[in-house]
Formats: sequence, C-alpha cells, structure tokens
Amino acid sequence: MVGTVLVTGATAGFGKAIAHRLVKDGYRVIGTGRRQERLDELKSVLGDAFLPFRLDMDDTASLRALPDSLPNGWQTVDVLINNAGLALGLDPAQTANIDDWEQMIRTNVSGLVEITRALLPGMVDRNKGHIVSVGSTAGTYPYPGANVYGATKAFVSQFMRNLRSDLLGTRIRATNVEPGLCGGSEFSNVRLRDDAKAADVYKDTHPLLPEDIAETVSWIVKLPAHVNINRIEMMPVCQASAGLAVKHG
Ligand code: NDP
Ligand code: 8X3
Repeated sequence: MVGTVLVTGATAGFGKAIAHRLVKDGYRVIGTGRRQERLDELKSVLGDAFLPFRLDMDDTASLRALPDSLPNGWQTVDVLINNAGLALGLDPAQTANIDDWEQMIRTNVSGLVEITRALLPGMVDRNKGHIVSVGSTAGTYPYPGANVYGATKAFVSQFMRNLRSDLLGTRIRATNVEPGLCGGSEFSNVRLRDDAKAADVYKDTHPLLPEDIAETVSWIVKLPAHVNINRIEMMPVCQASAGLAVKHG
C-alpha cells in the first residue's frame, strides 16, 4: 500500500477510472459520490482496497466533518482528487437557468474548496500530501454557452495556483489537470439532459477517454516527492483552440 487517496465523484467517468487505476497502482482508495449503488458496485469489483463513502458535494456539514467522519483506519488521506463536478446547459448567459448556475458553483467551487479545507490541515501536520483537482480547458478558453461552467473551472485553476503559494515550505503538492473534449463519461448526458444530443457531441471524433485522465493522474501522483506538476492541459488530437470570433455586419 503506497497511500490512501480520496477520489470525489468516483461513481462515473473520470473518477471511476481514476479509482480503478489507483487501486491497480497499489493505493487504497476512498471513492465518493451520491449514488450509493454505484459505490457498492465499485466495492464489489475493487475489494478491500476500496472504501465506498457516500458524500454530496452540496452538503457542507458532511464535508466539514471530514476526515473524522471516515472509518477508523481511513482517516489519513494522503492524496485528494477533486474530480466531482458538472456542467449544466449550454444556453447563453441572458437565458441560462440561474438554478443551474448555482448548482455548478456549489459543486465545482464551494464543494471543492470545502473538502480541500477539511483535508489540508492533516496533510500539513504530517508534511505529506497532494491535492489534484480536475479543472478544464473551459477554465482557460471561452466558448459560447460555457459562461458559468468555464468560470468555475477558472476558479479551480487559480485556487490551485494559490494553494501552491500557501503551501510553499511544506511538502504538500498541488496540481490542476485541465482536460478538453473527453468522451466515455456522463458529462454531456448531465449537461444536455438528452442522451442522443450527448452522443452527437462525440460523433466522428476520437476524444480523450476517462482512462487517459486516469493514466495522467497516476503519473502525476507517482512522480518523485520533490516534483510538482502545477498544471497540465490535455486535448485529444482532434481538438484545438479556435481563433477569436469576429462578427461581420
Ligand atoms: P461524469 O458526469 O461522468 O461524472 C461526474 C461525477 O461527479 C460523478 O461521479 C458524480 O457522482 C459526481 N458529482 C456530481 N455532482 C455531485 C455532487 N453534488 N455530490 C457528489 N458527487 C457529485 O463526468 P466526468 O467524469 O466527465 O467529469 C469529472 C470531472 O471532470 C468534472 O469536474 C468535469 O467538470 C471535469 N471535466 C470533464 C470533461 C469532459 O469532457 N468529460 C473535460 C474536462 C473536465 P454522483 O452523480 O453519483 O453524485
Ligand atoms: C469539459 C470540456 O470543452 O466541454 O470541461 O468544456 S468542455
């Protein structure tokens, strides 16, 4: 056993692939999410190296109760993977659903900072730890309809940079992983609330896959302890940033 990792949003997509990969790498993994049946399913596949722990990123009290609310023997978290998150909608700002905006902010921003703040003191006391957040290319490059989703990921990016500043002088590492188009997860199904439209997002493309993100996370956390990857941007070969938009007429 090389350490204990807590992966938020382990019930689907990236988080599930990361949980599988890190158990294979020899870590013990605490997997969280709201869907208990998905957590139980992971437990049945991953066995003793996996602890299913139901956690809603909207539930501030439960986030603040960490790490003491974890079972005995699981309270020392060496690596936190801040993966849980979502996009809702692609409407322009002037017509977007304000409740969707609030939910993205609660999950992608408030939940992420709450759990980080809850687990960081233990890491600092032990002078050992690593926070890895899953940002997005949407935190760097604007696109129509990304409005609040992209802004939450820009927050995550700057929060992770600022963590590095605060943690200077400790051995705690902080990394932001920023993927672009990635299929094989429920991201677009959740965002578009329409499975056929979600499938269209990836039609005739060869997107990143959750296993690609898991491979990258595995590499980042296994690097020698003196090496910190500050941020890493990933895109599939079939994606590139567009030029600036110009409205003629
Ligand atoms: P999925 O929809 O497949 O997975 C999202 C995960 O987040 C699920 O496990 C879900 O668990 C969890 N989650 C969402 N809301 C909550 C909540 N309130 N409380 C607890 N858990 C929650 O998406 P991906 O795997 O694609 O996305 C993972 C991360 O990667 C997200 O932060 C996303 O923004 C980011 N990302 C995705 C990209 C993509 O193209 N797919 C590209 C770049 C970044 P449950 O529903 O069980 O609670
Ligand atoms: C997910 C990637 O391009 O849909 O963060 O925003 S994108």
